[in-house]
Amino acid sequence: MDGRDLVRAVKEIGTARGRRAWRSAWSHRRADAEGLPRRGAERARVPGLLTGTQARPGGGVLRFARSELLVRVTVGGAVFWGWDGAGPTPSYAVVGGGPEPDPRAVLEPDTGGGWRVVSERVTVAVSRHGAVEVRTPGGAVLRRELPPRWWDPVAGPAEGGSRWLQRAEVPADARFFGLGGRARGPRLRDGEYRLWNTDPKGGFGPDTDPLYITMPVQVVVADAGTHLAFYDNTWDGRVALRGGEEGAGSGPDRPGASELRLEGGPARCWVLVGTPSRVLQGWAGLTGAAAVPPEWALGYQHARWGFGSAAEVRRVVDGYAERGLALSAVHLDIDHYDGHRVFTVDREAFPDLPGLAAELAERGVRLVSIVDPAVKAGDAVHAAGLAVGEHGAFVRDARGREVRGEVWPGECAYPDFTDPAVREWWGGLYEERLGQGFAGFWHDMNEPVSFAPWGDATLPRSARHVLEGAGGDHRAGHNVYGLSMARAGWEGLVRLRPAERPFLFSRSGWAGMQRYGGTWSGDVESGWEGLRASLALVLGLGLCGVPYSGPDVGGFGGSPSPELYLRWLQLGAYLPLFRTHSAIWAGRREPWEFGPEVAERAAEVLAERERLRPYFVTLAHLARRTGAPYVRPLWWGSPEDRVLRDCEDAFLLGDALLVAPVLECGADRRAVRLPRGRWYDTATGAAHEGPGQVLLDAPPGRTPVLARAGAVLPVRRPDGTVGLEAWAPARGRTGGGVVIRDPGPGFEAGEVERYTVRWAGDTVLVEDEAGGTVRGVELRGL
Ligand code: NBV
Repeated sequence: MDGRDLVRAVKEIGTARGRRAWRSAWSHRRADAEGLPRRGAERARVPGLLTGTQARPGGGVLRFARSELLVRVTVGGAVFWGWDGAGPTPSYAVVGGGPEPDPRAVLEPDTGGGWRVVSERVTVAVSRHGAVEVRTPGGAVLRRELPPRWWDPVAGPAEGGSRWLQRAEVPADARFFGLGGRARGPRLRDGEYRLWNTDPKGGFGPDTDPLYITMPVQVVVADAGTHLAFYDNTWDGRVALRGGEEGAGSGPDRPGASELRLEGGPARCWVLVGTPSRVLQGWAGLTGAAAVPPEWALGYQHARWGFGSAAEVRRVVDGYAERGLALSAVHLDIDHYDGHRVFTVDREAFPDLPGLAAELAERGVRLVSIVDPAVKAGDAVHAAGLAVGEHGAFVRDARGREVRGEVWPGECAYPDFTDPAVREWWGGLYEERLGQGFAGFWHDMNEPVSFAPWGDATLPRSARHVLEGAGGDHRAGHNVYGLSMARAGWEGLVRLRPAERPFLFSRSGWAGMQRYGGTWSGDVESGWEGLRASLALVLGLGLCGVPYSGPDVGGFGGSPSPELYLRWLQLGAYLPLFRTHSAIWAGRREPWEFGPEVAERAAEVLAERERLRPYFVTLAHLARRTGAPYVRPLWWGSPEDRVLRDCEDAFLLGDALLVAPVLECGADRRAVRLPRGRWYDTATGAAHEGPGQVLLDAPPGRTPVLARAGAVLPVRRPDGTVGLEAWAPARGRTGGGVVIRDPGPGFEAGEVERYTVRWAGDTVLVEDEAGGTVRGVELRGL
């Protein structure tokens, strides 16, 4: 228990909830003392020397003195390797067992007694000591995994296997990104990152780590190429990263290093190589295409913990309507529940929720409901859960007793979402929510949280999970709890409303969560540091395959100054999930609460988001089809530009726009790094040539946004129809863009419209695929 924990613990013991949290923390501790296998004497092991090989499709099995290694190159060029008999399945992340082996990729002898598999896109070489090297077709080394090391219990194999360590080297110039949602990113600094989904208890800033979503996913960008490495293992672990150094003069380079330590689980890894867009496309192929949110979820949304009543919700919605501010959805937090119990409604405060929902829907505003996983012990949902399967729906301890925790409703049980039968039962419960008129779902507290005055505020590590039938404890199940809850909700909603794409976003998750929706920042602190962290999270998650996310605009727990609020709103308007939200004790977040000047500017921000909404629709569909996140780091199209790899204060929104939000207090202009090519300042129309840096005006009402020369994007016209905006290509060049219109609320993919832009004499022409000139295009940059 550290000092802060101690203070909190002493404070909390004065309340009934505090006393229950103490009791629950003690009971979890006891459960672990009884139920966790003791870590006895261990013996270290390395693979030893290579003794033989056996060809298999796409590669083969390499036998070492004390382990064996399966290497496989797949048809899309993704590389898999697994030690000690680990194969690609079972996996919570990888869909359908992973891509097929590449039949043309064969295991062949390499120099120095090692072996290699050569394929069109990548070469994998294994040394006779078990180091695995991933090389580009040209022979440049992208990643070198040293032989792993295990610590085997002397007493015999442990459940979940041995602890293990994997060191890897990357080029000296490489930069690391990813590892899930990291506030300190998007570029991951030297240091240690834990792989254990964690509610940081209260607000978080850039130095808080870990957060709600951790993933053993690294995106590594270097001169030699970009790659993604995914250690497919759900266990608790740590990654230590250290950037490399390039040798001065003729001195040697010091490679960058990643050191992964896992408490158990399979020693296996996938690596994808190529350009950033190829790598993310491969990742989406491996872990599943991202859910496309309904069109309305790409508009502006307003939330608050503590709306209090239907009357207040109406007042807020009226406030937006009176001012002509577009509002797409209102989110109801746990205060609309009866006694904080999930799947209930406080009927005094919300006497006719279906009526309210219908009335708001008429006005174009959807209702979104929070859904917490913990179920109050003894209530109706709990009773129903007890009847699921042979043992009931809830997580049990090693002795078979239900694990209880303390959450908002009091003493709670936790559905075991890693059990398919439980997912099916839970998914059916959304019928009650749909009946109340809710159109979207916001999963909270699913790390999962159990309040604890000290230590880890989650379930005991010894708690048992079904893990799709494989069985295991919370050390293996913890990180996929949120992912599995998202799956339960998503699949339930699809069953209940087969003709509608669900809207679901989840605080916790793991690799592959994009299949079931998006996420949001969680409780980001209401300061300028929080603003910066919000962008880091969205960018980092996008590179881990989760394209739809956004922050609590204004931060969760405090009262931002009008200036900070406006800057946050300006950033949020260019992020996929655009939502104002705050805690019950925090200041309000309606734009008119910050004075007339902010209100006026906020109206422009919301109007601009509306104008760009068709572009967000296109980006959502492209994310599903290609794996490319809507929000991309500046190096996306130019990973070879080393300066851009370090640039964290701006981003690309799709192919067309570069957004340079103001992240500093008092700033009225800012420096903006440009990738190569011509960029137009959308406010002034001035053209700037990249690569390079420009200083742009950013008075309070303006966020610098640049458009790429030659870009075509769909925008909403004042009359509500969708039109095209095109930016002139540089003379002698052409441009273009794709548009995917909203195909409606169902699962249709939407048609891809391709447009090209070219100069014809003194005018710029936009043409469709058939070569026809498109009329009514708003031409800019002339
Ligand atoms: O349900 C209340 C809050 C919610 O508003 C917030 O968005 C979540 O991140 N929730 C956390 C639980 C309480 C946090 C102190």
